[in-house]
Amino acid sequence: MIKSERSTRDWQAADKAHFIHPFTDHASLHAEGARIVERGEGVWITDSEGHRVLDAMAGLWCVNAGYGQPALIAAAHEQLQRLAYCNTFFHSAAPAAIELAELLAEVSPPQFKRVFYANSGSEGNDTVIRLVRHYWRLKGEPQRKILIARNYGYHGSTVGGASLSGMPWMHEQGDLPIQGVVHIGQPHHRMLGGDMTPEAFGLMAAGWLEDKILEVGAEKVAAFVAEPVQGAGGVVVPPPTYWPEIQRICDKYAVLLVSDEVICGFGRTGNWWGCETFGYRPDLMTFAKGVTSGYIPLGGVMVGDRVADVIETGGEFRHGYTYSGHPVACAVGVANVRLLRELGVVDRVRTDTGPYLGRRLQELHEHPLVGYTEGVGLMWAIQLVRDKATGALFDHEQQVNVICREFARSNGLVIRAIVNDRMIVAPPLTITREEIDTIVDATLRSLDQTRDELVARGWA
Ligand code: PXG
Repeated sequence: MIKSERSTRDWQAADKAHFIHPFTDHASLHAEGARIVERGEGVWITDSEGHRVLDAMAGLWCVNAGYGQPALIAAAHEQLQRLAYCNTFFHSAAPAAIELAELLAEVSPPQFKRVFYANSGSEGNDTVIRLVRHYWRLKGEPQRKILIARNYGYHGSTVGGASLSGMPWMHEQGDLPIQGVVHIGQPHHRMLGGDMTPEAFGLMAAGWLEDKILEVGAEKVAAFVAEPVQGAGGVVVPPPTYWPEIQRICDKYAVLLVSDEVICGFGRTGNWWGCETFGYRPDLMTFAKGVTSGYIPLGGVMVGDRVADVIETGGEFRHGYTYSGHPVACAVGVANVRLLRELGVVDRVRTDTGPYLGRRLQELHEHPLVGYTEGVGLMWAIQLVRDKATGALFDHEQQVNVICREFARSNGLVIRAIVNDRMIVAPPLTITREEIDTIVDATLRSLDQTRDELVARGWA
């Protein structure tokens, strides 16, 4: 058992004094103290008290290759020694940035041969906004400025990313969305589908895009931006009819189709990209997280031929970041893509571990607190319900998902509690069947304890 050099209390005091955390209510953080995480190995992390915990959130949907992979560590180390930084603005680039660009083209659908580098998913989506408006200007249709996204989509936290996101609680802080970003409903059959079949609902939900295009005027619409599967919105898997119909509508009105692959990319759904799992052909793909398995920040946009051909012949695109194509990040990206390939991880998610996790989670359907489970590949949601017969949820204020999450943690498991009482399981893609069994066993125990707690409180 490895103990921290400083005591947990000492770390917590310094954290409280100096560290403003993202998406955090600091009153409760300071009351409880931060959890100090010190080590990671495979799917396991170790905290400052020496507790070993199975990280079934892969950090934040990003540690696809698992922790402690020697090839990724060596790639960063070697690149730091060789060349720690190289700008890509003035007709220069480090080999690592070029090599990763080549490799990304290899693992992407055929229309993608070119990449624009950023450092995160949010920056990638800000790039998307500038890129699609620049594209239409070059095409002689400068009035095409509007981007359509979806309610409860998540596209990041910068001004652009948060505008594309469909989270009302983000928009109310900071006067968002920016001008020219509008939203449509999500393809959430369980919540919005009523008595409709998934297939009929999928067509209806896609139709909301056409309604919006006609409402704002097709000649003004630049792009539609969406995640293959809404991630932070709760793992909302669209019905099979949804994406083909979205593709048809985008084609009909020449609207650019942007797939935000920040969570789904790099194997999470059982293919390299979510658009492959759901059968559509995007013009742009935003990526981040899994490209380096979260070892180092890197994001960007895969730019399809339709857009890249116009941008590359249209003079200077006045956009970019100091760290676009950072050699150390790109070297880790190269090592990571090669490792995922060598280990056959993506195929295993599709044919083995993904279906296995799905089957094992079905066993939870018997549990009085579980309404259903929903997911694809290695991203799954467990829906907690107050009433199994009607599917009625607990009151938001009861925070039943948080109660469940805390029991899970005490049982040695990190799972994520998301709005509307969904518990999320999205482990590293290198996970084994035995480790999946550990997740399911610990989840079941946590559900039992949650149920006991709710009974004790008179809530169930
Ligand atoms: N697009 C998608 C689909 C994402 O999931 C981003 C863009 C933004 O990426 P960056 O690298 O700028 O964070 C994300 C990020 C959650 C949670 O609550 C999810 C994300 C980030 C933080 C929290 O599940 N996804």
